[in-house]
Amino acid sequence: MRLERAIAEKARALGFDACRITHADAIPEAPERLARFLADGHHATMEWMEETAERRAAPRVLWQDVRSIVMLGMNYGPDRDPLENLKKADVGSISVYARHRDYHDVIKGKLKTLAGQIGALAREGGDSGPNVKVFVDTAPVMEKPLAAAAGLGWQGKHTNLVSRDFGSWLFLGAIFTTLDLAADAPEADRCGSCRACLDICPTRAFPAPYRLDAGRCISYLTIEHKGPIPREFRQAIGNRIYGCDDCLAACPWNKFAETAREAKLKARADLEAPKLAELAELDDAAFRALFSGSPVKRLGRDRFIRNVAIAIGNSGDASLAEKARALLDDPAPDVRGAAVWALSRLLPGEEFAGLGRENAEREEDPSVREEWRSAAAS
Ligand code: B12
Repeated sequence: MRLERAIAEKARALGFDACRITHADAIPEAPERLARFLADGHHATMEWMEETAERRAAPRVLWQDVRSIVMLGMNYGPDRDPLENLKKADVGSISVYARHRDYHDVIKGKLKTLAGQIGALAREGGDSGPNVKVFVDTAPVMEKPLAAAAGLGWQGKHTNLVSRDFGSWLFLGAIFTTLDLAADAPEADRCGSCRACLDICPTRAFPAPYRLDAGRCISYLTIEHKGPIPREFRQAIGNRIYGCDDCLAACPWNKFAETAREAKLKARADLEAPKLAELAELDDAAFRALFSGSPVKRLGRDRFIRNVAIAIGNSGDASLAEKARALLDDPAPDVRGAAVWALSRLLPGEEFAGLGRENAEREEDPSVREEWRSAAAS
């Protein structure tokens, strides 16, 4: 147990808030569950999930020599209620996980350092040279079931890992190793009869407890989905312009949560409640500058402004119509399409019809023409 304890101490010193160990074959139910998720089409357009399914479902298929897996958690607990912003029509809501430095950048370096330290500790103990590999959402690894098997928490009904100490606010990372380490016991499911996360979901993305249809999830729709956001979800998206925290924030276990210890995971003041009017004006350079170091940058300016236009359409604030109108000339069809939808909701019927007469004819992109058609028909 000496090595395992030493690993936990090193992890803590590096800034990880939780560290527990499991075996490489600890998630025998995962292949079937992942296969069902894929067969139901719940991965939506994330084809990479299908392509990597075999490796994802079983750590030993990804790396046949792996014996033990050290699972790490880093607390990113917010210092205010993440749902507060949803009530403010003039701002965009960026999900808690993206209001600060990209967690991949923060965690990856620490995982590499810890992996080096594990190797050194093992060699001191007489092991000739264990191999280690680190993962933080960078390879086909099922981090949540592995974390649950290691006892970092349990997979809640929203499918994310819930911890007794940190609620829903833990980022996960994994170190695969050829070492044979003593495994920790899994944590029991403590959701009981609670349905808070399922019931709060604005788009009814949970077909059943513990199962998510990603194609309906606002996190998927605002981050992963390319092209126009399907009309049926636009209103429910509200002012969520990057990801969604509703199911996480609703969890009663958050009352035990603490705010993030890692300074790089504390919210940037300018990303806590950014004004939609200002975001709508971002060009590519300004977008890159504002979101430098944040995961939002990976979305790209056009998809982000598409989301901002949807939020403007949901604002009920006619003074924002002017911003949406400027986006009708945007080079990106997805932005123009979302702007059409926004204007159809903000302008009086006749004014919108007039705008349509001026613009629809000269529109060359079929998806934007379709926006004009369906907005006029509804
Ligand atoms: C793809 C992905 C997404 C997709 C799909 C999400 C999903 N639930 O699958 C989308 C884009 C929607 C997404 C959204 C988010 N994500 Co994401 N995502 C991932 C990723 C890359 C893979 C997840 C995966 O394997 N899905 C496949 C499905 C089949 O696996 P599963 O969710 O574990 O499904 C299990 C259940 O269905 C369960 N099950 C089925 N039936 C039953 C029955 C019972 C009784 C039980 C107990 C279980 C059970 O078994 C399945 C296998 O274990 C991981 C990183 C990684 N490599 O693991 C991050 C990850 C899951 N995401 C993360 C985060 C933070 C988010 C968001 C909160 C971001 C945001 N604020 O917008 C949201 C949360 C939405 C939600 N409720 O899931 C974190 C979660 C941390 C945690 N504490 O769990 C991860 C682990 C990244 C990380 N390294 O920290 N994500």
